Parts: sequence; C-alpha cells; structure tokens
Amino acid sequence: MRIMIIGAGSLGLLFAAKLSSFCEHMTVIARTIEQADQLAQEGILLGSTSELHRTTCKGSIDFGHYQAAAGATNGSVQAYDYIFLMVKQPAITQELVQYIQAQSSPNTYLVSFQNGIGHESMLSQGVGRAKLLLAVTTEGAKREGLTTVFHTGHGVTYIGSVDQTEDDENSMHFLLVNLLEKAGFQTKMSKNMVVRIWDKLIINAVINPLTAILRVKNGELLNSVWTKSLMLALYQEACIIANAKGIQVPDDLWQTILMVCEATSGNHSSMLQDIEQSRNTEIDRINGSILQMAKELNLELPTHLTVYQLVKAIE
Ligand code: KPL
Repeated sequence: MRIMIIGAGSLGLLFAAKLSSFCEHMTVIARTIEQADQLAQEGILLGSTSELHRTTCKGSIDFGHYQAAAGATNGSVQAYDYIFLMVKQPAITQELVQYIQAQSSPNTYLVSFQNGIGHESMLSQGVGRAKLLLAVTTEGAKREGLTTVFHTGHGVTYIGSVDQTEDDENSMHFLLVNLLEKAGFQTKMSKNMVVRIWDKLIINAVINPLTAILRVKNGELLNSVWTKSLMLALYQEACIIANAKGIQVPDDLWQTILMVCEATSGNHSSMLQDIEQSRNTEIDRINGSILQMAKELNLELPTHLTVYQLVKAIE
C-alpha cells in the first residue's frame, strides 16, 4: 500500500514511523523545508514511555514539504492509495486542498484526522465526498524537536465515510484497517462518524483546555477533585449542546473521558503542546465551536466560556 502523510507534527510522525515498515511506500510531507531536510537526513526517531530507546523506521520512506505547495504535482510514478491529512484544522487552506488534489489519483482516498468540526465541507469540495474519509484517534503522541516522536498513550482510531454508508463497517477499506492494526493502532471502521466526531470533540473540549491552562499532563487531571469537577462541568455543558443538536452521546462517554486521561496519562495534550511551543491552539475549533452553537441556541455555557477566555489569554 502507498500512503502519503501530510503533517509532520506529533501524530503525523507517530503514524509515519509505525506504518512505514508495513507500507510499500510512505511519503511524509512536513510544513517547512527545514523539517523535511532534517527528516531526510535523520529519519524519524520513535520512542515510547515504557521503552525509552529510540528506533529508526525501516520502511521505504521519503520526505517533502508543502511550503510552496500550490500547483505542485505528484511526481511519483504510482499514485497513493491513501493520503492521511494530519495537520491542525487552521492549516487547512485552499492552497493545501489544491496540493492534495495534485497528489491524488481517481483511486486515492483522503483520510482527514482533525480535532473539532467544520473542516469537512472544504475537503469534500476539494476531493469529492466519495473519496473523503473522516478519522478520529485518541492515540497520544509527543514530538520533540523536528524528528523525534514519543508514543505516549494507546487509544482507538475510528474511520468512516462522510455519508455514513452501511458499507463502512465491513468495508473495502479492510486492507487499511489491517495495516493500521499491524502497526499497533487499534482501528475500527464506523458508519457513525458524526457521533464519533462529537465524542472526540467532547473529549478534547474537556481534557485539552484544562491541561493547557494548568500545564499538566492528561493523567494529572484525575489527581484532584477540583480538576475532576471542572472536567465534569465541561462535559455536562457540552452534552447539553450535543443533545440540542440531536446527537446521541453514548451513556458511557464520561467513563471514556476518564479512561482516555488514564490511557494517555503521560501525554501533553495537543493544546498543551501548542502552548508550550508558543503556537496558536485549536481552542476556536473545539470549545469555541461548542460556544458558537450555544450562542445560536441562546444557551450559556459558563465553564466553556471561562476556559476559552483563559486559553485565549495564554495564547
Ligand atoms: O486528542 C487528544 C489531544 O491531545 O488532542 C487526546 C486524546 C486528549 C490525547 O492527548
């Protein structure tokens, strides 16, 4: 299988390092020439919290960048089966969509791994709804420097089409699921991606801002009654919006959130990593999008508003 991963942040490097040994070919596209050059020289160094030794990936792999991406075409002879889009939501621009189009053949599927909601319409206009797959993952990863990534927590990855067809559960994408499983990622096809995306949106809206404001790892949120009660308030407020939107939140979502904190206890959430590296966070796409929906419904969410304002102030 030939895979391109666009985005060489923590999740992009983690998936690239683990999948490359099982792929016929892997291309990793970084945002800058500097990172692409360093990756080409050093490869990806992969570590985990249990084994601190680093392994260099062995598969056939090459690196590029999309700094001047618009109009760049696919120079490779064979097309990619899948392009994994692993950049943050704000990085999805028209130029990037054009780049993806140029890299795609009629048989290429785009798998979009973003947190939050609202990006799929731009992507489906770019690649066509039938060729777009949505993915959510609770794998934890932390990048250090430009080429080193640590696998800081195991999670589950769900993949499904935008139109939620029956095919999705026993689908033609079983080769992709097999590949991800072989590489060590628990993966399920889902015909209910809207609910999965909402689950992940709520998980991120509860965990990420608190870790970013308090500068703690995911697991540390479980150590105090104060943080747990803030988590619960964020969860309950988010559920009010989900219910108002007709989204069936699973009964055990609160338990799942606690489990995610536990399973990724050593992880710096993506929002904390953004703050640590003085980057803008995804707060607008996560708590901000929930607050926007609340406004449209004439509802107030005081806990979401407070964490939103605090993260904005820190940014
Ligand atoms: O998705 C995550 C993130 O950090 O964005 C979790 C699941 C919370 C793992 O850290």
